[in-house]
Amino acid sequence: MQSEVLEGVSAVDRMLDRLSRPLLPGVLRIQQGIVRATHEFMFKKGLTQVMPLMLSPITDPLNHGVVDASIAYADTRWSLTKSMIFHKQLALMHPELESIYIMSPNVRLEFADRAETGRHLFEFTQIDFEFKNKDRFFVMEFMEDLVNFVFARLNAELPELLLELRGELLPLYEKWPVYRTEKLEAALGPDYEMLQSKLSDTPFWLLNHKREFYDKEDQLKPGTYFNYDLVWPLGFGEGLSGAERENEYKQILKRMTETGTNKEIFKDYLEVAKQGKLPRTAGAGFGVERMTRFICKINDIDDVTVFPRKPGHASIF
Ligand code: ASN
Repeated sequence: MQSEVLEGVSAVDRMLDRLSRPLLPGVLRIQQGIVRATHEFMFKKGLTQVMPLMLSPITDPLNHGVVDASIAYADTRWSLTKSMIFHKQLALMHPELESIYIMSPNVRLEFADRAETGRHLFEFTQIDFEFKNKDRFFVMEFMEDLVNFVFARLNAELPELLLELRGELLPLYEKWPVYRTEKLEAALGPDYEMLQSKLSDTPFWLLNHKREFYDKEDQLKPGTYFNYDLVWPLGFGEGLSGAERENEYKQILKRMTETGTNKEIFKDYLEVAKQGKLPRTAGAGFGVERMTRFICKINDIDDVTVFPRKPGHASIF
Protein backbone atom coordinates (compact mmCIF):
# COMPACT_ATOMS: atom_id res chain seq x y z
CA MET A 1 0.00 0.00 0.00
CA GLN A 2 2.71 2.39 1.11
CA SER A 3 4.82 1.65 -1.94
CA GLU A 4 1.84 2.34 -4.21
CA VAL A 5 1.49 5.74 -2.58
CA LEU A 6 5.23 6.37 -2.97
CA GLU A 7 5.10 5.29 -6.59
CA GLY A 8 2.12 7.56 -7.08
CA VAL A 9 4.01 10.47 -5.58
CA SER A 10 7.06 9.88 -7.71
CA ALA A 11 4.97 9.65 -10.89
CA VAL A 12 3.45 13.00 -9.98
CA ASP A 13 6.91 14.43 -9.22
CA ARG A 14 8.20 13.19 -12.55
CA MET A 15 5.26 14.83 -14.26
CA LEU A 16 5.86 18.10 -12.42
CA ASP A 17 9.48 18.05 -13.59
CA ARG A 18 8.31 17.39 -17.11
CA LEU A 19 5.81 20.24 -16.99
CA SER A 20 8.62 22.65 -16.05
CA ARG A 21 11.17 21.68 -18.75
CA PRO A 22 13.09 24.91 -19.43
CA LEU A 23 12.96 24.73 -23.24
CA LEU A 24 9.27 23.87 -23.50
CA PRO A 25 7.78 27.41 -23.74
CA GLY A 26 10.15 28.31 -26.58
CA VAL A 27 9.43 25.09 -28.46
CA LEU A 28 5.69 25.67 -28.12
CA ARG A 29 6.11 29.23 -29.36
CA ILE A 30 7.91 27.98 -32.47
CA GLN A 31 5.13 25.45 -33.00
CA GLN A 32 2.56 28.22 -32.69
CA GLY A 33 4.54 30.18 -35.29
CA ILE A 34 4.39 27.18 -37.66
CA VAL A 35 0.63 26.85 -37.28
CA ARG A 36 0.01 30.58 -37.60
CA ALA A 37 2.14 30.91 -40.75
CA THR A 38 0.55 27.78 -42.25
CA HIS A 39 -2.96 29.19 -41.73
CA GLU A 40 -1.87 32.37 -43.45
CA PHE A 41 -0.30 30.47 -46.35
CA MET A 42 -3.42 28.34 -46.79
CA PHE A 43 -5.62 31.44 -46.72
CA LYS A 44 -3.47 33.23 -49.31
CA LYS A 45 -3.53 30.16 -51.56
CA GLY A 46 -7.32 29.92 -51.33
CA LEU A 47 -7.68 26.64 -49.41
CA THR A 48 -10.82 26.44 -47.28
CA GLN A 49 -10.40 25.27 -43.69
CA VAL A 50 -12.56 22.33 -42.59
CA MET A 51 -12.89 21.47 -38.89
CA PRO A 52 -11.51 18.10 -37.76
CA LEU A 53 -13.50 14.99 -36.97
CA MET A 54 -12.36 12.72 -34.16
CA LEU A 55 -14.78 9.83 -34.75
CA SER A 56 -15.98 8.12 -37.89
CA PRO A 57 -17.25 4.73 -39.09
CA ILE A 58 -14.30 4.74 -41.53
CA THR A 59 -10.80 5.97 -41.00
CA ASP A 60 -7.40 5.45 -42.60
CA PRO A 61 -6.52 1.72 -42.49
CA LEU A 62 -2.79 2.72 -42.45
CA ASN A 63 -0.17 0.43 -43.88
CA HIS A 64 1.06 -0.77 -40.52
CA GLY A 65 -0.74 -2.34 -37.55
CA VAL A 66 -1.81 -0.31 -34.51
CA VAL A 67 -3.98 -1.15 -31.50
CA ASP A 68 -7.68 -0.75 -32.31
CA ALA A 69 -9.20 2.50 -31.04
CA SER A 70 -12.94 2.27 -31.66
CA ILE A 71 -16.07 2.63 -29.59
CA ALA A 72 -19.73 1.68 -29.88
CA TYR A 73 -22.23 4.52 -30.09
CA ALA A 74 -25.69 4.89 -31.66
CA ASP A 75 -25.66 1.37 -33.14
CA THR A 76 -22.41 2.14 -34.94
CA ARG A 77 -18.75 1.30 -34.51
CA TRP A 78 -16.82 4.60 -34.53
CA SER A 79 -13.06 4.71 -34.97
CA LEU A 80 -10.86 7.44 -33.60
CA THR A 81 -9.35 9.30 -36.52
CA LYS A 82 -6.05 7.93 -37.84
CA SER A 83 -6.20 10.41 -40.71
CA MET A 84 -9.03 12.21 -42.49
CA ILE A 85 -7.99 10.98 -45.93
CA PHE A 86 -11.50 9.79 -46.93
CA HIS A 87 -13.22 12.86 -45.52
CA LYS A 88 -10.91 15.05 -47.59
CA GLN A 89 -11.96 13.24 -50.78
CA LEU A 90 -15.65 13.23 -49.86
CA ALA A 91 -15.72 16.91 -48.84
CA LEU A 92 -14.28 17.83 -52.24
CA MET A 93 -17.37 16.37 -53.93
CA HIS A 94 -18.91 19.82 -53.41
CA PRO A 95 -18.76 21.49 -56.84
CA GLU A 96 -17.59 24.78 -55.37
CA LEU A 97 -14.86 23.45 -53.11
CA GLU A 98 -11.54 23.19 -54.95
CA SER A 99 -9.10 22.76 -52.09
CA ILE A 100 -9.35 22.22 -48.34
CA TYR A 101 -7.17 21.78 -45.28
CA ILE A 102 -7.71 20.53 -41.75
CA MET A 103 -5.74 20.83 -38.51
CA SER A 104 -6.40 17.21 -37.76
CA PRO A 105 -5.75 15.45 -34.44
CA ASN A 106 -4.90 11.81 -35.16
CA VAL A 107 -4.88 8.88 -32.73
CA ARG A 108 -2.65 5.98 -33.76
CA LEU A 109 -2.09 3.58 -30.89
CA GLU A 110 1.34 2.46 -32.06
CA PHE A 111 2.98 -0.58 -30.54
CA ALA A 112 5.84 -0.08 -28.09
CA ASP A 113 8.44 -0.91 -30.76
CA ARG A 114 7.95 2.65 -32.06
CA ALA A 115 8.71 4.25 -28.68
CA GLU A 116 12.34 5.02 -29.47
CA THR A 117 12.15 6.12 -33.10
CA GLY A 118 12.19 9.73 -31.90
CA ARG A 119 9.31 10.61 -34.25
CA HIS A 120 6.25 8.65 -33.14
CA LEU A 121 3.53 9.75 -30.74
CA PHE A 122 0.30 7.83 -30.19
CA GLU A 123 -1.61 11.09 -30.54
CA PHE A 124 -0.49 14.00 -32.73
CA THR A 125 -1.71 16.70 -35.09
CA GLN A 126 -1.26 16.72 -38.83
CA ILE A 127 -2.11 19.51 -41.22
CA ASP A 128 -3.93 17.62 -43.93
CA PHE A 129 -4.70 19.25 -47.29
CA GLU A 130 -6.23 18.15 -50.57
CA PHE A 131 -6.82 19.64 -54.03
CA LYS A 132 -9.32 18.75 -56.70
CA ASN A 133 -7.97 18.11 -60.21
CA LYS A 134 -4.32 18.59 -59.28
CA ASP A 135 -1.43 16.17 -59.59
CA ARG A 136 1.60 15.15 -57.56
CA PHE A 137 3.86 17.79 -59.13
CA PHE A 138 1.49 20.53 -58.03
CA VAL A 139 1.26 19.25 -54.45
CA MET A 140 5.02 18.79 -54.09
CA GLU A 141 5.70 22.34 -55.27
CA PHE A 142 2.94 23.63 -52.97
CA MET A 143 4.63 21.99 -49.99
CA GLU A 144 8.06 23.32 -50.93
CA ASP A 145 6.55 26.82 -51.07
CA LEU A 146 4.76 26.28 -47.75
CA VAL A 147 8.00 25.28 -46.01
CA ASN A 148 9.85 28.32 -47.33
CA PHE A 149 6.96 30.59 -46.35
CA VAL A 150 6.80 29.18 -42.81
CA PHE A 151 10.58 29.22 -42.36
CA ALA A 152 10.91 32.81 -43.62
CA ARG A 153 8.12 33.86 -41.30
CA LEU A 154 9.77 32.21 -38.30
CA ASN A 155 13.11 33.84 -39.18
CA ALA A 156 11.37 37.22 -39.24
CA GLU A 157 9.15 36.77 -36.18
CA LEU A 158 11.12 34.61 -33.76
CA PRO A 159 14.83 35.00 -34.62
CA GLU A 160 16.14 35.01 -31.03
CA LEU A 161 14.24 31.88 -30.18
CA LEU A 162 15.59 30.11 -33.27
CA LEU A 163 19.13 31.09 -32.32
CA GLU A 164 18.57 29.78 -28.79
CA LEU A 165 16.97 26.49 -29.82
CA ARG A 166 18.79 25.58 -33.05
CA GLY A 167 21.83 27.85 -33.01
CA GLU A 168 21.03 29.48 -36.37
CA LEU A 169 18.18 30.84 -38.46
CA LEU A 170 16.29 28.52 -40.78
CA PRO A 171 17.56 27.90 -44.32
CA LEU A 172 15.37 28.65 -47.33
CA TYR A 173 15.60 25.89 -49.91
CA GLU A 174 15.76 25.71 -53.68
CA LYS A 175 13.92 22.79 -55.31
CA TRP A 176 14.19 19.66 -53.19
CA PRO A 177 15.95 16.55 -54.52
CA VAL A 178 13.67 13.71 -55.60
CA TYR A 179 14.47 10.01 -55.09
CA ARG A 180 12.58 6.82 -55.81
CA THR A 181 12.26 4.18 -53.08
CA GLU A 182 13.36 1.30 -55.33
CA LYS A 183 16.52 3.10 -56.46
CA LEU A 184 17.52 4.24 -52.98
CA GLU A 185 16.88 0.77 -51.61
CA ALA A 186 19.11 -0.76 -54.27
CA ALA A 187 21.85 1.72 -53.39
CA LEU A 188 21.58 1.85 -49.60
CA GLY A 189 19.76 -1.31 -48.45
CA PRO A 190 16.61 -1.72 -46.38
CA ASP A 191 17.21 1.27 -44.07
CA TYR A 192 17.51 3.58 -47.10
CA GLU A 193 15.07 6.24 -45.91
CA MET A 194 16.86 6.98 -42.64
CA LEU A 195 20.31 6.63 -44.22
CA GLN A 196 19.45 9.15 -46.93
CA SER A 197 17.93 11.45 -44.29
CA LYS A 198 21.22 11.33 -42.37
CA LEU A 199 23.24 11.96 -45.55
CA SER A 200 21.11 14.97 -46.59
CA ASP A 201 21.16 18.56 -45.49
CA THR A 202 18.01 19.62 -47.35
CA PRO A 203 14.56 18.06 -47.25
CA PHE A 204 13.92 15.62 -50.09
CA TRP A 205 11.07 13.75 -51.75
CA LEU A 206 10.80 10.01 -51.75
CA LEU A 207 8.47 8.66 -54.45
CA ASN A 208 6.69 5.35 -54.82
CA HIS A 209 5.87 3.60 -51.55
CA LYS A 210 3.77 0.43 -51.41
CA ARG A 211 0.94 1.72 -49.27
CA GLU A 212 -2.76 2.03 -48.60
CA PHE A 213 -5.32 1.36 -51.34
CA TYR A 214 -6.16 5.03 -51.77
CA ASP A 215 -2.77 6.02 -53.29
CA LYS A 216 -3.07 5.98 -57.09
CA GLU A 217 -1.33 3.22 -58.98
CA ASP A 218 0.49 4.04 -62.23
CA GLN A 219 -1.63 2.32 -64.90
CA LEU A 220 1.36 2.17 -67.23
CA LYS A 221 3.53 0.54 -64.57
CA PRO A 222 1.34 -1.50 -62.21
CA GLY A 223 2.97 -1.96 -58.81
CA THR A 224 4.25 1.63 -58.75
CA TYR A 225 2.33 4.45 -57.11
CA PHE A 226 1.91 8.20 -57.49
CA ASN A 227 2.73 8.97 -53.89
CA TYR A 228 5.42 11.03 -52.21
CA ASP A 229 6.91 11.51 -48.77
CA LEU A 230 8.74 14.57 -47.54
CA VAL A 231 11.79 13.40 -45.59
CA TRP A 232 13.43 15.91 -43.25
CA PRO A 233 17.23 15.89 -43.46
CA LEU A 234 19.91 15.31 -40.76
CA GLY A 235 18.29 12.07 -39.62
CA PHE A 236 14.91 13.59 -38.69
CA GLY A 237 13.11 11.27 -41.13
CA GLU A 238 9.65 11.31 -42.66
CA GLY A 239 7.52 14.41 -42.09
CA LEU A 240 4.71 14.25 -44.65
CA SER A 241 3.02 11.70 -46.83
CA GLY A 242 0.66 12.25 -49.71
CA ALA A 243 -0.49 11.04 -53.09
CA GLU A 244 -2.72 11.34 -56.09
CA ARG A 245 -5.77 9.29 -55.13
CA GLU A 246 -7.54 6.32 -56.57
CA ASN A 247 -11.08 7.45 -57.40
CA GLU A 248 -12.27 4.79 -59.85
CA TYR A 249 -14.41 2.05 -58.37
CA LYS A 250 -12.81 -0.94 -60.12
CA GLN A 251 -9.31 0.18 -59.33
CA ILE A 252 -10.22 0.83 -55.66
CA LEU A 253 -11.65 -2.70 -55.40
CA LYS A 254 -8.50 -4.16 -56.93
CA ARG A 255 -6.25 -2.19 -54.57
CA MET A 256 -8.40 -3.13 -51.57
CA THR A 257 -8.01 -6.79 -52.45
CA GLU A 258 -4.24 -6.43 -52.85
CA THR A 259 -3.86 -4.58 -49.54
CA GLY A 260 -6.21 -6.91 -47.64
CA THR A 261 -8.64 -4.11 -46.76
CA ASN A 262 -12.02 -5.02 -45.23
CA LYS A 263 -14.51 -4.06 -47.97
CA GLU A 264 -17.52 -4.41 -45.67
CA ILE A 265 -16.35 -1.52 -43.47
CA PHE A 266 -15.94 0.61 -46.60
CA LYS A 267 -19.22 -0.37 -48.28
CA ASP A 268 -20.76 3.12 -48.26
CA TYR A 269 -17.52 4.71 -49.46
CA LEU A 270 -17.43 2.08 -52.20
CA GLU A 271 -21.00 2.95 -53.13
CA VAL A 272 -19.99 6.58 -53.65
CA ALA A 273 -17.09 5.40 -55.82
CA LYS A 274 -19.39 3.04 -57.75
CA GLN A 275 -21.67 5.95 -58.57
CA GLY A 276 -18.59 7.68 -60.05
CA LYS A 277 -18.86 10.53 -57.56
CA LEU A 278 -15.38 10.49 -56.02
CA PRO A 279 -13.49 13.47 -57.44
CA ARG A 280 -9.97 13.27 -58.82
CA THR A 281 -7.79 14.69 -56.05
CA ALA A 282 -4.25 14.85 -54.74
CA GLY A 283 -2.99 15.98 -51.37
CA ALA A 284 -0.87 15.29 -48.34
CA GLY A 285 -0.54 15.82 -44.61
CA PHE A 286 2.41 16.90 -42.51
CA GLY A 287 3.01 16.27 -38.83
CA VAL A 288 3.05 19.51 -36.86
CA GLU A 289 5.13 18.07 -34.02
CA ARG A 290 7.57 16.57 -36.53
CA MET A 291 8.12 19.94 -38.20
CA THR A 292 8.59 21.51 -34.75
CA ARG A 293 11.06 18.78 -33.83
CA PHE A 294 13.09 19.36 -37.00
CA ILE A 295 13.13 23.14 -36.59
CA CYS A 296 14.12 23.00 -32.92
CA LYS A 297 16.57 20.10 -33.48
CA ILE A 298 15.00 17.97 -30.77
CA ASN A 299 15.99 14.29 -30.61
CA ASP A 300 12.82 12.87 -29.08
CA ILE A 301 9.47 14.11 -30.39
CA ASP A 302 8.00 13.47 -26.95
CA ASP A 303 9.92 16.59 -25.89
CA VAL A 304 7.81 18.69 -28.26
CA THR A 305 4.58 17.87 -26.43
CA VAL A 306 3.47 19.13 -23.00
CA PHE A 307 2.11 15.72 -21.93
CA PRO A 308 3.86 12.44 -22.74
CA ARG A 309 2.45 10.49 -25.66
CA LYS A 310 5.17 7.88 -26.22
CA PRO A 311 4.00 4.69 -27.95
CA GLY A 312 3.36 1.90 -25.46
CA HIS A 313 3.98 4.08 -22.39
CA ALA A 314 1.41 5.00 -19.77
CA SER A 315 0.88 8.57 -18.66
CA ILE A 316 -0.88 9.92 -15.57
CA PHE A 317 -2.30 12.90 -17.51
N1 ASN B 1 -2.57 12.56 -44.65
C1 ASN B 1 -2.01 11.54 -45.48
C2 ASN B 1 -2.37 11.82 -46.93
O1 ASN B 1 -2.98 12.82 -47.23
C3 ASN B 1 -2.46 10.17 -45.09
C4 ASN B 1 -1.96 9.72 -43.74
O2 ASN B 1 -1.75 10.51 -42.84
N2 ASN B 1 -1.79 8.44 -43.55
O3 ASN B 1 -2.02 11.03 -47.78
